[in-house]
Amino acid sequence: MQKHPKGTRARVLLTSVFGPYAQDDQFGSRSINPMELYHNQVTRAQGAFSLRMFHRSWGIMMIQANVAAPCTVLDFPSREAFARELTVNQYDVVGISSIIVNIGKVREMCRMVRQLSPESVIVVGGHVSAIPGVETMIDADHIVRGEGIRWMREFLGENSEAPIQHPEIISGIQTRILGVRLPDRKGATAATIIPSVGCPMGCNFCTTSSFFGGKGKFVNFFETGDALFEVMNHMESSLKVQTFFMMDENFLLHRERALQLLHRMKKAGKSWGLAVFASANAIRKYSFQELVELGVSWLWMGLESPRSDYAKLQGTDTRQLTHDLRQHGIRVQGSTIIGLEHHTRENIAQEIDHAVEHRTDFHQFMLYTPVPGTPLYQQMSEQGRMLDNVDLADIHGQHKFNFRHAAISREDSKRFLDWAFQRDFEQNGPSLYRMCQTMLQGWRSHKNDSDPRVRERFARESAKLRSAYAAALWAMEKQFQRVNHAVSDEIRGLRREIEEEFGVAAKVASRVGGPALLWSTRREEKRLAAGRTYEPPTFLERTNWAEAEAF
Ligand code: B12
Ligand code: SF4
Repeated sequence: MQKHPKGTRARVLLTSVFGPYAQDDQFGSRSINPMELYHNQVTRAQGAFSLRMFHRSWGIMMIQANVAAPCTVLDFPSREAFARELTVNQYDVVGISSIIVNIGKVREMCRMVRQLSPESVIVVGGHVSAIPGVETMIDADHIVRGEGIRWMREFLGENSEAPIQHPEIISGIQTRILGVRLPDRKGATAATIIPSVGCPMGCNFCTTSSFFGGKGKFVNFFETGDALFEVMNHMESSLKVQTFFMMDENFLLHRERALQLLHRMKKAGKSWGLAVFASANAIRKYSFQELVELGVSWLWMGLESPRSDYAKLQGTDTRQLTHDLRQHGIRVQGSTIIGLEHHTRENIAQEIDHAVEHRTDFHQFMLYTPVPGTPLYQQMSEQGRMLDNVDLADIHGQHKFNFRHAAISREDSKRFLDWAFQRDFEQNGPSLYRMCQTMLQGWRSHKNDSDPRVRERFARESAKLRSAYAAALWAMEKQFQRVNHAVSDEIRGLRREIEEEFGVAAKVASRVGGPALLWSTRREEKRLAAGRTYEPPTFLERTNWAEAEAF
């Protein structure tokens, strides 16, 4: 590979695409596509009950932590902030990270670099590079497909085999719910750990799996449970966290690694909590007690559809599995696809109801979407079913079909998708309420667990039930009367159970904090109705910079 002539002395700028994001503009921002995980694709129909938070661009943080060259990360810049950084500092390399929807912004950023910093080499990485013919759409010098740490190290003439250093990542930023912004207190949120990228299951629509090699392949950053334990141990002391968001497409699939981590956690008496992604077939490799001891407290599982033939779902009654996981205090986030090949106008409502009946804590609905780079895209293209003239900025699974479906029209695809979110909300209530339900069940099942680490974790987690969550339930019960009386009654029932379980503290919290939260909830509803949106803050972080100044 061609190396940069300055090697590891080259100054590198790594940036995400510019905002604002939650608005419609000519660069591809869409109000329907905010820079928020939950509000974008999970709790979007839940109004003021929606969980709102931002996540940093971890790909460029990972690259920065693993190069010795002087490096700046600019995350969520405005166009002005990007222009300023390009002119205030002289960069040899400008790396732009993007996913497919943001191609228009990448094009504009390349143009800006050529104009404001013509000496810089432009490198574009991330999922955007999977677009066929991307080379002709943007003016970049290098377009990097797949894993970027190794590429950047090689480009800078550094050791590509050196062990991976994990950056310190706070998982969620500026969390907001019921109209209240939670304080960004150290330790209040989880740390993100990225054990690997890609997934060997190779489901046909899955972009992350195909991007990192497809079926049977993935890239491991931390091979063993021992290595993961060391990283987590470090984060525990530096970030003061005890909860970890394991950003691995299928964490539980790697059983040996997970059990080695469990062994180390037991030995060191760690009562850590883990939020993980896992497929149903991987979850079934563990007993519930193993999952609980491993600290799994949040699980994101693809449910797709009862009639799909994905290998990961075969032989699993996902409704029963969801029920059982929740009994053990494991919050379940389900994910269902709308518009699979067998869906028709006649059966789609039934399929959505099946999804809703899982009563997961959170539910993501996504349109079946052939995304460039995936086997599904290849297949649909060969069949001549891809629609022309769909803007890449609109191919994100929350808008309308980008292909010809045998039985469902493009317009109907959006209607069914919106209906799924609405139905889940109306039938099951706010996700925050469902989470409280799971937490109480978990507390009851495990408050007397024989493992002191498990008891400690459930005691820690349930502390919120007797304080903030008790108040939130009071507010939700009142506000949800407007949506569904029966569910509002259920919320009241849960609040009473919590008050019985935790006594006076919970009662006081709900009576005192409840009315305040009801007020902030209603204020937020008004703000949202008036068009309020939220944007992430800009971050600028430099590493190895003192050395750069000395050159
Ligand atoms: C966190 C996350 C987000 C965060 C924000 C991230 C951000 N700051 O941009 C939130 C929740 C806001 C989000 C939003 C969306 N996301 Co998102 N998100 C993710 C998620 C879960 C993790 C990303 C991550 O950090 N991975 C770990 C890092 C290490 O991997 P990486 O980012 O791919 O980076 C590696 C390489 O790609 C490469 N690389 C990356 N950047 C660069 C730059 C250079 C210069 C180089 C050389 C290399 C390089 O090197 C890195 C290390 O190997 C991924 C799924 C996944 N597992 O990756 C989806 C994912 C990236 N998101 C996706 C989508 C579609 C969206 C949304 C459109 C929502 C939706 N409808 O699904 C919105 C878009 C919002 C917007 N307006 O832009 C898709 C992208 C599909 C595609 N092919 O483009 C993914 C892959 C999920 C999926 N499977 O569908 N997302
Ligand atoms: S199991 Fe999940 S992460 Fe893995 S390939 Fe299938 S959809 Fe992608």
